[in-house]
Amino acid sequence: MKIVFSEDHRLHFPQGELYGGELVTPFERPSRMEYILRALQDRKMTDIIAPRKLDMRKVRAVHDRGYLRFLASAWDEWQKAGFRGEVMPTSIPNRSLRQKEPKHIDGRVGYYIHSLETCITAGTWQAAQSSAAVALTAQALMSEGAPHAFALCRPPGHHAHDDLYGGYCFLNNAAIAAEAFRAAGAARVAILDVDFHHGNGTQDIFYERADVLFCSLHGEPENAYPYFLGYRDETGAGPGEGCNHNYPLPPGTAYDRWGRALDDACRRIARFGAEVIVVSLGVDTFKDDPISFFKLQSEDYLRLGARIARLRKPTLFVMEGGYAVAAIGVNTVNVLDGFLQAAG
Ligand code: SP5
Ligand code: ZN
Repeated sequence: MKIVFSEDHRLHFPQGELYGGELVTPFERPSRMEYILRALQDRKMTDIIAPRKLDMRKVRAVHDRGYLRFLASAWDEWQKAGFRGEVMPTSIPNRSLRQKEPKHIDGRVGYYIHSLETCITAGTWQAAQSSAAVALTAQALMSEGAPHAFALCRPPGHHAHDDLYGGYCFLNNAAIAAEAFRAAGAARVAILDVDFHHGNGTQDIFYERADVLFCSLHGEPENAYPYFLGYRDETGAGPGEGCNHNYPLPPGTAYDRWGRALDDACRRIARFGAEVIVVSLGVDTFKDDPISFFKLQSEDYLRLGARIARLRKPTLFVMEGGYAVAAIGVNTVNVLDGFLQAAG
């Protein structure tokens, strides 16, 4: 399997994540990539290449211009304003407030964020762009004929909306790749999001689209981040009605139940007639994940990969979350391994 990866991810390493009223070392940290790279090497999956140059037009096909301008300049503006810490908002345009972008950076941060755990630092924009380039390079390899690929993205993407960041995500790598598959001629694309958290950004981006099916298995929003999207009754709107499927699941969910939801999602994807599948691959469903509440075991990730392979479609895996340090390597590679074995 072709793997795309960039060392630029290291440029994004905030010191703080707002968690339980404290600033803690972010769960989403650079060492995650080292665990995954080591596990790839142990499994002799060494076909790893660097991304091609980023085509910004493909990013703009998904993200708002003002939002991209904000991301590009946020750190510099923050410095110019005299702030000394990492970029984080103090004021958010919640409910009855005006949805109008202010001029001051302190206000603009609030305007473009949806979850306050995520900080921007000096290298964040460069890392986010390289992460999108990783996804787009893997997508290009497939449009050029590769049957599958793994985009080892960091920072992750599925919580990023067209004009909102949060949940450790800035650019929605999976959405950008899906849109690029459409532009390259795929009539129907399915996105299967198996990260523990609901892919709120991806859902929102394609919510009114009939050409992109979105299916997400995740912790139920009553009890799990991102809390404000991901219910079962969100089924798409307008032309996209029926093209969005959420599988919210309760605390303690193990593979017996999780696998049944996966099976249902896969049958929907087959019925939809997707020509290509983008998998938002998070392994924070693992039993020892520090911020999640599912109970998947390492072997279950082999079964997950095998189930996806049974769809017999070109498949792009895009890395999202997974925070239980050492185990995320084995679990991620198990998905790819299970997929390759079943794909034959
Ligand atoms: C890509 C991805 O996986 N993003 C996840 C972002 C999670 N952000 C906030 C997590 C808050 C978790 N609170 C759980 C309490 C557990 N004891
Ligand atoms: Zn997650």
